[in-house]
Amino acid sequence: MRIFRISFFLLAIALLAGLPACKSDGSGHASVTEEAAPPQEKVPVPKFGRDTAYAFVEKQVSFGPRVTNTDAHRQCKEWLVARFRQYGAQVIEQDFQAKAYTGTILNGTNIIASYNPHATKRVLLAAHWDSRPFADSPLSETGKNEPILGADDGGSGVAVLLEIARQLQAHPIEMGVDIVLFDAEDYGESGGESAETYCLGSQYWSRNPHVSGKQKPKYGILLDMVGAEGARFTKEYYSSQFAPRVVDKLWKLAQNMGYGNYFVNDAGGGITDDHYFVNTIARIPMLDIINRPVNTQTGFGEYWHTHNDNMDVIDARTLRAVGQVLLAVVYREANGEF
Ligand code: AHN
Ligand code: ZN
Repeated sequence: MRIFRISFFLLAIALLAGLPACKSDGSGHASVTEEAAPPQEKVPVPKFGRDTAYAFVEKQVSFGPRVTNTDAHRQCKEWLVARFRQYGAQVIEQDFQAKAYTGTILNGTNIIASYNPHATKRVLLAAHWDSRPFADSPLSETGKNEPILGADDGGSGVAVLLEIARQLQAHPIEMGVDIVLFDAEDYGESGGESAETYCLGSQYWSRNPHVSGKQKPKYGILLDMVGAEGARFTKEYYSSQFAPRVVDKLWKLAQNMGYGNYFVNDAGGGITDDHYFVNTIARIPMLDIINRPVNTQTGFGEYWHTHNDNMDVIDARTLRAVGQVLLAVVYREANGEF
């Protein structure tokens, strides 16, 4: 009886010692819970506010055409910077000078809004915030030398990114997010020989990125003309060349979310857009979400580079489709699930 009791006692001690709760590292201190990184909290994907995004397009358009070197452009910049600060981002105004193909010296500003600026795991989200100084589409009939409002061509991508900034403040994540609004994208020569007359701000940023080394973003997503009713986002050629895996995952995710009408599986031709320079100069894999309707003369919307690029072409449902997919990418990536 006595023997039984002692051995039962020893067995109980052995079992307790074998419990995995606090393994010893030999120093006499429990080490497992102390040394492990704090568990990263999983944050659910927030709901994209399509009406807020729509109002952000309206606000930009209310300044008038945001052509680099104009007062409307400066006023819009002040508003954008203030909004990003209000939404808790660390904001850098990256001023630069660039010579337009006309010879004019452009005083441009790339607006950079960063979340978790010290995080080493980062993604880049971008759009251009300037609008075109002329309505030079072959489909344009009046005021060909007048600047355009650019509700879709400029305004829509910025609006989606502002709403994402608002959500990042309301639902914080640990991953780094760099939102970059490029300037002087659309000051290029129409039908010009050299595509390098476009995308002056992104060319500057790509040579002078605000993040590098360990903080270099894993990949980037560019938004250009993401607000028109019934938009069709094809897999743009350079995106598929430089960022094939992100293209594949993003389009699949969009389709699984029910946005397959917008995110179609068709291959699209290459567009010399801001992402081209981020890919080739900064060497960050970046894709472009850009509206490519079927059977139009220009390959873009009929309103493109005309004075019809105003609020009438903007549909909050398209803004939501793009914004909700982007939020899903960002929050899934933060949770290690993209
Ligand atoms: C070219 O057509 C060469 N680039 C178009 C880029 C662009 C202009 N995106 C919006 N406006
Ligand atoms: Zn344009």
